[in-house]
Amino acid sequence: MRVEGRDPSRRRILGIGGALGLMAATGLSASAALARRPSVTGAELRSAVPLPPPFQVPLPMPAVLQPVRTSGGTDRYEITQREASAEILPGLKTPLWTYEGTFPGPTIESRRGRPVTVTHRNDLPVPTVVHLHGGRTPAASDGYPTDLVLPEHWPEQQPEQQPAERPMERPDAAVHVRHGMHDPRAVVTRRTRDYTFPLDQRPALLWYHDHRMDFTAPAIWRGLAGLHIVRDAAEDDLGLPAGPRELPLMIADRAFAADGGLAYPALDPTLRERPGVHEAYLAGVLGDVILVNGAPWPVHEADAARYRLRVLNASNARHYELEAVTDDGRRLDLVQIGADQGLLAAPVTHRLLPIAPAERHDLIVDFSGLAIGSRVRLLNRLGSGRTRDVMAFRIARRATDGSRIPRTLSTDLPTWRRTDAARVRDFSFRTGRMRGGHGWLIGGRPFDPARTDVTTRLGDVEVWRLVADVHHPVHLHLAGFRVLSRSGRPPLAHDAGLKDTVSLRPGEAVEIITRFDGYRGRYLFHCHNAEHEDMGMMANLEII
Ligand SMILES: [Cu+2]
Repeated sequence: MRVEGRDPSRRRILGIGGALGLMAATGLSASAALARRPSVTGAELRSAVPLPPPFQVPLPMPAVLQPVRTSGGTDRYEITQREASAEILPGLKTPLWTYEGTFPGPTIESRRGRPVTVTHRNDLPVPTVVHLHGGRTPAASDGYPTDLVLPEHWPEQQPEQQPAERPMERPDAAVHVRHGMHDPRAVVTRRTRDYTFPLDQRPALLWYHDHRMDFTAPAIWRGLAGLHIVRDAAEDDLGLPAGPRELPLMIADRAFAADGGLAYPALDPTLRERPGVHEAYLAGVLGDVILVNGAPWPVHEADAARYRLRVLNASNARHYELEAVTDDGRRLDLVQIGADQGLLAAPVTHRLLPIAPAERHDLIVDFSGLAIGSRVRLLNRLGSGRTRDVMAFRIARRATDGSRIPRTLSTDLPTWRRTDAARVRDFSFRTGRMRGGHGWLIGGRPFDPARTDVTTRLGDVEVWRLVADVHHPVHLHLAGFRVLSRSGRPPLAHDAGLKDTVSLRPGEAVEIITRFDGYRGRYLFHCHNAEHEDMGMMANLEII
């Protein structure tokens, strides 16, 4: 597996991974290194195989999973997590870790307020944990990182996880997390686990992915991610583009090794014992191939009509700034109708639209004025070379279009004000020392499952002030929030609506406001740069 970064001179400008390497070589202080405020946080892996030309492979649509039972007011699904291989690059077989044998995993379609139970069976060689990102989920099903589902033949205790007679599959069974961290509240099961999602929440594009302690980043990279859409009658009635004109787009970068497998700079490629990545990639792992729904730079044959694009950035660390450009150089409007947690109050028109890891944007793009046979490319202004392209649409045919974009999209967005807040909290998201090496810290501390960082009361409104050194997309479990300000200024246009992930830019202070509503229990907030998350950048939120 080839895991080298680009040449060192280039790595310097690629963010803190490079910056730390430079510090080691020259003795520069961290603050001096960070003063450059890198435009990219992460280092790029180069594929060791020839890459296909863009816009040749058809855009795949993940299959919609059929429930095994729909009785008693609940939809029941079963998903087997297993190894599989797929032809991602033409002519190459790529081994993956999958939900149901595909990457992305199958999409779950559900209705607001109708509970869904998913029985996950772990046939992978390592423990797993499933988190439904954006779900308003009771803590027992929220996929806490130590609530492991062990594979059939996984030893009850790892050699380093001595000792204690602790029977597995008992709700009170504790788990020793490596490096001496102990989590007395972990609920470990063997082989299967039922996750129950009430879905009592606004309609939105959610996604499910692995969330295992210390190994989330490589597990997602290997393929453990899928979509989950929540709908309701009010949204159905808006008249937005639907059916074949509603396209979920899961964007993720990857790199490929010479044998066709995914390249990833893991210290322990088996992902069994030692977490972490090689030093050059401490700031995040970027790939040089852009996949949409698992296909490299795909193309979609479109009607000359409006389309609803439901975009998820499922990349570990890569940020995008999207634009839709015709072959004669015109930029199409990206009309944003929704954010992470569903519809905006009113549409917001963008020409350029940033999207950080784990964020979702719900967009309308209008192809109706375009010539048949012409092409629209979706580009990433933050990319360079091959990573500038994302995908393309080829306008294939004229078509009637009964869709509309209502001026009012929703009227149920929360209107929390600062004066509603029971308290204000401050959190820094910064690099620091952890376990004798490099880590990523919240409030100066690395994650410890046994420590409660924030305790709040169910129903309390709080303002959180989040400060960053480099890019940190910060994700809060359970509760959606609104963005109040960025470094003392009003939020950006794409901060509108209800969010569950906010992109902190280098040196920025972002204020958010939320109400801790839904369920009591232990939840998380963390950076969704998946490498940062695995290297300490998570914290516990206890709702009492
Ligand atoms: Cu981060």
